[in-house]
Amino acid sequence: MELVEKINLLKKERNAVILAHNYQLPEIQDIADYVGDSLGLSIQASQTNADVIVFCGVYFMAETAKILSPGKTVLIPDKNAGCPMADMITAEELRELKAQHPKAKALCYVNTTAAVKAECDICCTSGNAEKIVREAFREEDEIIFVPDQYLANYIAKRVGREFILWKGFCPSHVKIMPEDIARERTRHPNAEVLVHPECPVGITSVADRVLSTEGMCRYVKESETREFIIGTEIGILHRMRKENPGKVFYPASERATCPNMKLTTLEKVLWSLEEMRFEVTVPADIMQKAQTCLQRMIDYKP
Ligand code: CIZ
Ligand code: SF4
Repeated sequence: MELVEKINLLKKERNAVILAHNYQLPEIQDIADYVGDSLGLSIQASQTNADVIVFCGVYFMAETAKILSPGKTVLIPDKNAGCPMADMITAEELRELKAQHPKAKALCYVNTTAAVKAECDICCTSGNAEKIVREAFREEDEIIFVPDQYLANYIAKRVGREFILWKGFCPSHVKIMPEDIARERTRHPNAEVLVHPECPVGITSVADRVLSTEGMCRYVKESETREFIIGTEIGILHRMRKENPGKVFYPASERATCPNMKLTTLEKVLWSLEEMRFEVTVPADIMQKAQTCLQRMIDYKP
């Protein structure tokens, strides 16, 4: 029997749902029940009647799914699939930063561990960060924004305020260089340039639009434009091409790939369902606080 058939059979048997992040390998996206960004996937999963969630993404995403669906079994096919950016700040380091700014409120990007979320007042994604900053804080609030310095700087410029930041970054998005954008624009003069806010300011400042992964997927579908240069992790091109057969997508840089996202393979998804591994759990004390942090964000409807 083919791998995919085996996965589908076991999925039924276990009453499982397979979620794949926009940056996963094409074959993983193709077997998933849902493909999307980390928050959208976790919310969708919490609303299904599946007993088991197989989260094809990186660890903080599977943790987010567990926090939003505490009664379900959440599995990650490769437990080494971490997010280096999320791991750039620990709960201890954040507590120290908060101690230096005792009056500040703490805002975290969704790319953080559950333990870091538990230390924060509210969370945000790249898609709702601007809205959360504008609506969830008062003008006089000091805001600690962790861990991505580039997302924080981009939002700071948008809203015209300063944050206390952390020097985290995404090793995959910083691979996109200004000369990549210039080269691709010369090659494809009619294409629109869409980039992710995890890119450094030299990239976000020259793009036509700065969007989250879901924002990009929505935009390319609705836009009249036919060609796009995409400045984010290249896994997303598979979904864009599949959903928009009449349009053309070029990666801003082939080097913008996330090795952790590519750890998930069909074999590992099958083993995950066969052996019910690797189960993602969140300690009870962290669970409650991280849930409050995430829920506050979800309550700000997009
Ligand atoms: O939250 C996500 O899924 C990430 C990491 C990026 C995005 O823009 O969707
Ligand atoms: Fe983390 Fe960057 Fe990989 Fe996203 S692309 S999971 S932010 S390392």
